[in-house]
Amino acid sequence: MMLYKATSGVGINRYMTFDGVGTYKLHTSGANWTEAVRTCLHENAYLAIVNSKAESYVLQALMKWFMSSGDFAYLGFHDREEEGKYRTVFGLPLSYTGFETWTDGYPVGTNTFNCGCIHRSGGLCDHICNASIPFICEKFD
Ligand SMILES: [Ca+2]
Repeated sequence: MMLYKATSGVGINRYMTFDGVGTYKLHTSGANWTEAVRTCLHENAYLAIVNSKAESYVLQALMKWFMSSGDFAYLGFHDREEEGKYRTVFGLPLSYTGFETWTDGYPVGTNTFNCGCIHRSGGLCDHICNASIPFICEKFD
């Protein structure tokens, strides 16, 4: 795993900036996916979208640092409208993000697993939408 240094805001449940990658906050208190979307918007951010391997490493690092248990954190994509057609919270196909590396065994791909997540191993995953799990907000540039 590559090392990324946070340049500001270091701490649990705070926005942390990683130069050249972005600014993120891992919410360690769980919420369902819809609540997670809303919470991020209230913070002038959005439920995180991974656009590169570097970004996946940063989000994975946040999980390793701040989540003592649990393997999943919600991200900003879903296939709630059409099974198997994953779209970001901005409505774009997942293929447009530039990062589509799924965790082994994912997506589960059933019509109850419709909300996107990142797995502790660094890959994408799908999850039921009404679970209460951590989530990651990403600041607008
Ligand atoms: Ca699904």
